[in-house]
Amino acid sequence: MIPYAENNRTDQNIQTELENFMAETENNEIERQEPAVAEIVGKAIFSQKYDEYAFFYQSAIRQLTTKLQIVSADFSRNNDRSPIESITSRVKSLESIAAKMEHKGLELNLDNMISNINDTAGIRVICPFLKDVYEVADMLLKQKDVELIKIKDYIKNPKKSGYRSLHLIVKTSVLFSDGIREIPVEIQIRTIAQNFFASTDHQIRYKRQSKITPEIHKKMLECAELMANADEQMQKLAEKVEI
Ligand code: 0O2
Repeated sequence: MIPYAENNRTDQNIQTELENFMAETENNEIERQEPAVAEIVGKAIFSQKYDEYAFFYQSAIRQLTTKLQIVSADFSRNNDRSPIESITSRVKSLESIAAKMEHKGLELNLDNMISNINDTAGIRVICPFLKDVYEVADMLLKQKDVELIKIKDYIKNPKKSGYRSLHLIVKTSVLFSDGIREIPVEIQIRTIAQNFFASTDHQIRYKRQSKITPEIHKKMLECAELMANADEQMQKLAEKVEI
């Protein structure tokens, strides 16, 4: 997914370097512990490659964030209000990627990360109104060097948890010193109310599934519905005052 024009350090020669290093150490138990060593070497290669790739993902985030800021500023010039409340971003940590790959039953290597983990680079855009979510998505997708790979509309089809958000997986072309790379980025676009639910849900439940009783789940869904109703009412009010 990320074509690379030239790379003078291949997986093969990093692996050879690591194996040589380990073979030279005094306590040479490589042969007796081959599977464990292979695993350690594999993880070391992955971790080293991750550091290199994190730079590419971070660069794609910077490029898309600038595009979002520009379309938002342009919208503000013409409409006297901003369709974007805030933009945040992150490159997923190595630990978090490893946990997600393990959860998906994937071997820990770079190819699997690139082809299966869509949200290594993530941008979150928070909008005041429901309509803004779709307008921001449209404005972004009109850009020539932004290609839509996948759309998940959890606003029209909320998750069982009550989670609502528009997720776009896009590919953006970024120019580096050795050529252009196509980098995938997940963009989550949602309203302030949807973000309130997502953030609190993330802390209460998302990472603590085991403690969630049916009663808590029901209460959380009620909160999600409250937020959704508030969004709909705010959207209607916005239309009444013609914004
Ligand atoms: P974190 O810690 O937020 O990064 P896929 O690989 O596309 O098949 P994936 O990646 O699970 O499946 O895609 P999905 O469902 O679009 O979810 C991606 C992200 O959306 C999650 O990332 C969360 O950020 C958010 N999300 C999804 N469902 C929920 C939910 O029920 N509650 C909350 N609060 N957030 C949710 P991560 O990596 O799982 O977690």
